[in-house]
Amino acid sequence: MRGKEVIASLKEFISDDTLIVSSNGNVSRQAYNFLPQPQVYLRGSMGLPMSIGLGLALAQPEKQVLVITGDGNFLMGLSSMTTIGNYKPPNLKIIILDNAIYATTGGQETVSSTVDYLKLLEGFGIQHYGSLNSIKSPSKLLEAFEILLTSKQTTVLHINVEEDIENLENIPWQPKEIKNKFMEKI
Ligand SMILES: Cc1ncc(C[n+]2csc(CCOP(=O)(O)OP(=O)(O)O)c2C)c(N)n1
Ligand SMILES: [Mg+2]
Repeated sequence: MRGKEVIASLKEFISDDTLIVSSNGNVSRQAYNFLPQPQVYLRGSMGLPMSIGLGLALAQPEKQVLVITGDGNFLMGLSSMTTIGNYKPPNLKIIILDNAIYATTGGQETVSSTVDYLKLLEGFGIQHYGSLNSIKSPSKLLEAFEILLTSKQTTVLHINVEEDIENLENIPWQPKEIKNKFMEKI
């Protein structure tokens, strides 16, 4: 499965009460192109989607906050997971799209293949689902979304995805416009 297919199939699970934060580069472009707008599309701030998601989840406890992050972003912002493990807002859900590369900048390898995500998240006391390439079919994927989005605690879904270096249409809004549109929505 490709990252964009994963994001596109999330659509039916997204309601007006779902706030999405997507990591910079391809992931935000995919979120912009395939999911309801507007959301928090990071256009820089590499490594920060989980921190921003945590802040949103704490500030908006009635809403579901979904962070969609590439592996490079997740590993760069790993220390934020210690804080998330401490607060564990029940409305915070994180999807890691792990293609083991920095697809956005040309496909350089990340160190993702040497990381044991399950053990890592266990160490932070965070519930996790997926990983070890267990999600290989569209039906498994939908099952995983269901578990993730109905979970009553902070949960992380780690998905191995294929390399995907196709560039989609970029987000036409500057960060300030993105912020303003999102603030109007919430
Ligand atoms: C601090 C910083 N370093 C590098 C970059 C350049 N950069 C933008 S997106 C990206 C790759 C992100 O990788 P990942 O989160 O795995 O997403 P993918 O591109 O694989 O979808 C990089 C290196 C940046 N924007 N900021
Ligand atoms: Mg990646």
